[in-house]
Amino acid sequence: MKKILTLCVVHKHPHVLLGMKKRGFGMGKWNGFGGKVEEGEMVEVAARRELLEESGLEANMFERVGVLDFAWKDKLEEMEVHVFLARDIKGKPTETEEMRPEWFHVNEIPFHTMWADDKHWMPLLLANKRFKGQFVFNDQNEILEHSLREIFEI
Ligand code: 6OG
Repeated sequence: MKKILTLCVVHKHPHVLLGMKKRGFGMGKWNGFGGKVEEGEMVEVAARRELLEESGLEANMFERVGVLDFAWKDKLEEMEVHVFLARDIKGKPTETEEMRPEWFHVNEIPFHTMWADDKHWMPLLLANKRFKGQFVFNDQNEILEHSLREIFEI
């Protein structure tokens, strides 16, 4: 029952682009852009597709920097989220039905309105590190346990 998803953060120093999720899973939270990998689809192709669908952007520099496993204590649902970093983007972010994009200074990332895991791994992403993590949430989406480590190859 493991879902494979993508999540892309656009970093144009000193700002990052996040999107306010307007509907569905994670509604009301700022997050990167992403979604489900379709059957037979390469993860990077899915990540680029989701970035374009949700923000109108394409990236020249696009790389996978992290893998995060999410599980919930009392649910069967499990996710494997592949985190991508986009640096050199083409186009201007546009609001879509799913996301309202906004630039944030790296010192003013709205972690209080984001998924609880983000404040753990986003500093690694912004420091150009690669990482792997596991998070277990309760039904309030609070972190019960987690592990996160820097890796050198992905
Ligand atoms: P759709 O269901 O809209 O894709 N996502 C998470 N992102 C963070 N930072 N933390 C989580 O903790 C997440 N769970 C899911 C993956 C959902 C989008 O939300 C991300 C996808 O980009 C639990 O297709």
